[in-house]
Amino acid sequence: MYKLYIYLVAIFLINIVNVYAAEEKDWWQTATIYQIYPKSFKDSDGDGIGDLKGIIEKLDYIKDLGVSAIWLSPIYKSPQYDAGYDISDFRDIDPIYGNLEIFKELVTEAHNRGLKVVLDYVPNHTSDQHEWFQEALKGSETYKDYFIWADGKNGSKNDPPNNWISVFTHSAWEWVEERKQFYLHQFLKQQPDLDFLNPNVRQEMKDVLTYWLDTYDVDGVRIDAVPHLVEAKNLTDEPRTYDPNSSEIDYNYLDHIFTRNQPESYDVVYEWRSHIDSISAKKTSTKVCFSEAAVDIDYVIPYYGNADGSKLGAHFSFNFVLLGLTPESTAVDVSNLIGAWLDKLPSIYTSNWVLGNHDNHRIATKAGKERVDALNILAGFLPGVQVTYNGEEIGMEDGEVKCEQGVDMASNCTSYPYLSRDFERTPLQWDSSEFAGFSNGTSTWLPVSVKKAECNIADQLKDPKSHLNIYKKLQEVRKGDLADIISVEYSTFGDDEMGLAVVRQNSAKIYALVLNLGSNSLTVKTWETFEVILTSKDSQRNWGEIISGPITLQSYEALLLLQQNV
Ligand SMILES: *[C@@H]1O[C@H](CO)[C@@H](O)[C@H](O)[C@H]1NC(C)=O
Ligand SMILES: *[C@@H]1O[C@H](CO)[C@@H](O)[C@H](O)[C@H]1NC(C)=O
Ligand SMILES: *[C@@H]1O[C@H](CO)[C@@H](O)[C@H](O)[C@H]1NC(C)=O
Ligand SMILES: *[C@@H]1O[C@H](CO)[C@@H](O)[C@H](O)[C@H]1NC(C)=O
Ligand SMILES: *[C@@H]1O[C@H](CO)[C@@H](O)[C@H](O)[C@H]1NC(C)=O
Ligand SMILES: CC(=O)N[C@H]1CO[C@H](CO)[C@@H](O)[C@@H]1O
Ligand SMILES: [Ca+2]
Ligand SMILES: [Ca+2]
Repeated sequence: MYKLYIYLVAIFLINIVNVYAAEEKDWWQTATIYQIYPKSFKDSDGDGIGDLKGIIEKLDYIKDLGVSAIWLSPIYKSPQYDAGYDISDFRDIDPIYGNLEIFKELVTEAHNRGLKVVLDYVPNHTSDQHEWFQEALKGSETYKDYFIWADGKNGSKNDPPNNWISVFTHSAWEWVEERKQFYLHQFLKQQPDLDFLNPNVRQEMKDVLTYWLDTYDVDGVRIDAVPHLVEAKNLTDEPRTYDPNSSEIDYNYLDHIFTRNQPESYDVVYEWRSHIDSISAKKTSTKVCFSEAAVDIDYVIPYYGNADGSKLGAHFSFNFVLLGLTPESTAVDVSNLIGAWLDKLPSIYTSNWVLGNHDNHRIATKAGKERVDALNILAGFLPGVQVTYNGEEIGMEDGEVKCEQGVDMASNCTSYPYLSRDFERTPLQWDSSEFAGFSNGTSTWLPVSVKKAECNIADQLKDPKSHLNIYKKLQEVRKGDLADIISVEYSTFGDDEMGLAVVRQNSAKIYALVLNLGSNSLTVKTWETFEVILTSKDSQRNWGEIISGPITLQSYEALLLLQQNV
């Protein structure tokens, strides 16, 4: 009896420890995730295309940035119609990047440096070169229903099954003579959609997760394009959108109520989460999944799970509110965007902040290069995960790509340059040499930007107050006690709507970030004394300096301030 009592107490205590452990933040909750676009990161063999050995060579640079994890855009076998988002073998590496042995080495070398590795997972579609699709074309019993097939209207090959359109091209349907049917593709026609209502497909794609997370000990996946996973089975036409300005060739022409964010798409993500949790249970560190949904916030949040956490999905769903910043965006706009997200995110979930990726113009180009430090610091100061697209740490701008040099199939010379995603994908600028230290070959897959002379890693490493060293200092601050401070408050100031203040505090400390996003000087009406922890590049103040209010901010100045209460 007495023994049993002790035993229960022990279990009880273990549960308490677990409660504490759960409140303590897991690695990914305070992580900074560095997105590597492998094609443009570092070319090790001179063929003009970045590769895995190139990434291994630069792991010390990444470690030195102070980030926690790298996320690699797709490196799998692919004919590269959509820069690797068209995968012909989910379990192998494309030879342009290396092979499985080199990948293993990359994971080991990253882990040796305390860096986690996150892979892109692209489940919505395969490449049309994938064995499953090739077999499906031949009518294979096993694979014919892995994809979504339908007859043309009235059996005609000239009339697709319905009016659905794809993100990149017009009709989402492509005719196949062998089967005398159409197949669905929500992106390029080279990317046939898998049928996620088929249980065999669901199992196959879970096995792919096991392969990388368990067998290769990868730390997590970023799940691509989750809103597109499932479509309405009855293939009902979609209605015309409420946006009268969109023309027939725009993706916005239709309101995608039957091809995006279907309830089953959320269920698939929840299923993956429990599968990933079951893998984590066997491991020493949590395996994670992050979902990508470039849709309205109301549809993004449920990919995390439901409000009370009884259903869990992605560890976080990418927060894209800041992706749309423009040179005209004011502090009031930024504040509204932050509020729109934080107000809707249930408090049980971890927030995340993203300024750029391989689908959007670089932050310096879209929001103004004078505002790079302010925005980078903001994205790292707000609570939760910071996601950084490679090159944003040095404030790279879009490259110059002429139409004939472009490769992105989401665009062509008619629509160029408006839709092309090539500009934000040009090679990373390591130094000012001919190919920017990216490659020692004779050409590169996209041209190196001429701005390599004024913006490159080598120069910025030497300059203590460069974008790069500001970014590194920011990572140090993030690793300190900031992560333990749950609260966040923010407000705008200044007559021209360009001042933004964000405060995170507990009983011992107040961290305050004050930003001037405009060109006129602004004054913060405070009478307190602070230590300056970090500033923007052109600020006249020194890191470590003590200042007392009122504080005048020069144009585009950002100050991260600390006040110790005791
Ligand atoms: C580029 O570097 C690779 C790897 O060090 C080397 O094998 C190759 O010969 C170099 N090419 C040139 C043109 O220097
Ligand atoms: C299909 O056939 C029906 C009945 O014959 C006809 O009313 C309809 O217009 C046809 N649709 C198309 C797209 O040809
Ligand atoms: C088709 O299915 C969707 C749900 O998947 C439903 O909302 C819609 O009403 C259905 N359309 C028709 C015409 O039955
Ligand atoms: C359509 O375009 C006009 C002219 O550019 C603009 O004033 C209007 O706000 C646009 N409407 C919508 C719904 O975007
Ligand atoms: C180029 O894109 C435009 C707009 O998306 C489209 O109308 C046109 O057919 C495309 N041209 C070619 C040659 O693909
Ligand atoms: C931000 C992002 O990852 N976008 C990708 C969404 O999915 C399509 C199709 O796989 C890609 O082309 C985009 O790059
Ligand atoms: Ca290469
Ligand atoms: Ca789909």
